[in-house]
Amino acid sequence: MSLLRIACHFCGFGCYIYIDKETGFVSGSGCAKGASLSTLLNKDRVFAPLVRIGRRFSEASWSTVILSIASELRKVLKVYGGDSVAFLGCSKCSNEENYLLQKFARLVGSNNIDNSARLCHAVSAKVLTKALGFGAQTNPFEDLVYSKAILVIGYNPVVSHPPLASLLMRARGRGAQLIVIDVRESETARIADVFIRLWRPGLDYALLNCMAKAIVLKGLYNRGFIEKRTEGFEEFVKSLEPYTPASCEELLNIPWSTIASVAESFALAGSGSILWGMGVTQQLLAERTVEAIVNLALLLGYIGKKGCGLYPVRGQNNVQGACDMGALPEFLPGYLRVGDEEARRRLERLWNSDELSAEPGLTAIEIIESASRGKIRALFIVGENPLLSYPNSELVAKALRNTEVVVVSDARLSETASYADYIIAAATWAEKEGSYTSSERRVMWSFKVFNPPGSAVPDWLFLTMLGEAAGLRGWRRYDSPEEVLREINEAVPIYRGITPERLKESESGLTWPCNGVCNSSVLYVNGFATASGKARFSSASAPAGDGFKGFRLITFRLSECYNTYLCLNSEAYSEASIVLVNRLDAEELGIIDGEKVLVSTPCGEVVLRARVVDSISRGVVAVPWHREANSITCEEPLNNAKTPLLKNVKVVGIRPLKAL
Ligand SMILES: Nc1nc2c(c(=O)[nH]1)N[C@H]1C(S)=C(S)[C@@H](COP(=O)(O)OP(=O)(O)OC[C@H]3O[C@@H](n4cnc5c(=O)[nH]c(N)nc54)[C@H](O)[C@@H]3O)O[C@H]1N2
Ligand SMILES: Nc1nc2c(c(=O)[nH]1)N[C@H]1C(S)=C(S)[C@@H](COP(=O)(O)OP(=O)(O)OC[C@H]3O[C@@H](n4cnc5c(=O)[nH]c(N)nc54)[C@H](O)[C@@H]3O)O[C@H]1N2
Ligand SMILES: [Mo]
Repeated sequence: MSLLRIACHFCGFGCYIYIDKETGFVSGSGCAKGASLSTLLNKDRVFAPLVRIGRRFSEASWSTVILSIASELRKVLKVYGGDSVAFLGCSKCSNEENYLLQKFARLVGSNNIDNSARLCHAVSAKVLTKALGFGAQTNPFEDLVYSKAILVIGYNPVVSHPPLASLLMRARGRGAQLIVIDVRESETARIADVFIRLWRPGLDYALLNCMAKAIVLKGLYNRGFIEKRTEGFEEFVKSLEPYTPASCEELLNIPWSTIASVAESFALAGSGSILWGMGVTQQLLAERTVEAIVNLALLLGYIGKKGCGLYPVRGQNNVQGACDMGALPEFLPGYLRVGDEEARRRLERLWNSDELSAEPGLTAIEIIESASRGKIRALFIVGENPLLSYPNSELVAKALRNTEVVVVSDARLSETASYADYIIAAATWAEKEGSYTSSERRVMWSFKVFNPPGSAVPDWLFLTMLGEAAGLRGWRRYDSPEEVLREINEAVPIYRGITPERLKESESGLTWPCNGVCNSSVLYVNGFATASGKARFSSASAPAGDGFKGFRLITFRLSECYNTYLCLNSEAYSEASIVLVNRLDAEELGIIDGEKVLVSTPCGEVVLRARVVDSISRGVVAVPWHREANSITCEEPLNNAKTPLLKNVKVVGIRPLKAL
């Protein structure tokens, strides 16, 4: 038997999968999604590059396609300049591919590059960078079993990251208390010791501030840690003034005794971890909530040691890596700001390029909005499916129609690809080599097992060819992903020691920051990566309502569907078109379980099948996000991290179809 090690293609937990090269047998996956990986290899594949001719696509040779895209790009650059070109990067492609994509963008003269992190944990990265130094998970997953209390907020790992849910069960088996906060009795809520169901979405920051207040009132905070390792404590305590037991009860509709007892048991546990997900980040006030999460950890000194971690668990298998590599409009590789002159000069020397742009580019939704107004002339989409995954599908369709040159690289004929001018037939997992970075900052090498179908190629090879054909100054030819990783070792300080040779040998992967030796997997053991070496409390803002009295829509994930491109069977596929309605609300609205209802928001309407349940709060309806959900979400407003509101959408109507 010759087993090859592959990084799983799905979530950010980062499982290694093993494939027998001779038989193709897959082993080692930690969940049903992983076990079904091989179905992806055959599903709706694109076998050769396609060029649009009128309303149809026609197969073409690689040289024709590359030369044709390069010549269209040169024309656009000549007339409209680098700012008119935009890129959506790929959180399931390798680090090498994302590095090359952002290098391509920057050599074209554009910082308009973003990836799906924008719709995911962008706000977590923003707050963690500001408060602690690095925008990433602080501890390894395995550390969870050493936590004595675990707080899970707006996150459903039983569905999203099943191997992590197993760790939660192990921690519970060792006596840890599991506290879950959600607006819906999720699968994870069902395994919790304490479940707090919020009466409406978006109240998490208030609950966390109320818990902090209870800890302060009881004097349960960690004085030694606060004095030695933090800044801003006094201001923080002062900012908690509006959070009194009475105001907390009124705001949250939860008795103060409950809030205080949850806070107290979390504080007295001695070691605690906090995990959060999309229920936190895809909200207008998400920044406040993540700040409140960090404040709570600092208050108790639950950071920089075993069993005390902050876990914004990353969604896609390489979304961490796509960000590390600088597929972001404000950051060069390694989170060096585009405005940082010294960082730009270093890269210009390494790349032997012209001057790089110092202006931050457009974020993902801004790119779509700008394209919808005809301001983006060429759009490169690598391994994303914005037509289904971005808010307001109608706007996305308009953006794709209004852009002169749309290039989509995908392994299959995605909904977005059907709007492209050029479709790049991409190799996918197990058909290419490269490195991937999991949520715990662990970089893994993935080996090649199969040849791509037809004439499909890995994205790194496509980008190498395109960069050469476009004649970009500073571009060079790359003959292998290893060669790209060697350049990454030079360009990205936190990846300096993660060389191809070491990575290929390492059975478990290498964790960044790795500047020579990489052996510290818990961040901030000795100091924070901020200018002062201390962590910073953020001030709490006073509670604020939006005055909206109607229904609110949230979206969520199903265990048997993965993002927009996989449902494991037809039942799961049809389950993706339901809307959960609370039983009492259904009675009032005259909605019967199983019937079709029309849900409308300011941005669109959609017909879904009603599922009448007790598990969701009144006034809240929930739709799985995998299919039609984004035909009714909106592109504005964006929160402080430029993430759209993919949860907590204002609903203007929900009624049975027969009543129309
Ligand atoms: N099976 C499966 N696994 C996946 C994915 C998939 O599509 N399918 N996608 C992957 C990706 S890209 C990601 S980012 C992760 C995401 O994983 P999760 O973060 O778990 O994703 P969601 O199910 O969207 O949202 C989590 C929870 O937030 C709750 N929620 C909604 N609004 C609020 C609120 O205001 N407050 C609180 N406290 N809770 C709220 C929802 O009810 C839901 O239970 O999963 C990854 N893993
Ligand atoms: N309403 C609502 N919307 C959401 C969310 C939500 O909770 N609610 N969640 C958001 C989140 S957290 C995320 S991460 C985004 C995800 O948004 P996207 O990344 O746009 O969504 P995916 O469905 O993962 O799209 C991936 C595309 O890449 C293709 N692909 C797969 N493998 C490869 C490969 O190896 N190479 C190439 N070139 N292509 C490949 C797939 O076929 C698919 O078409 O969606 C966001 N949208
Ligand atoms: Mo995600």
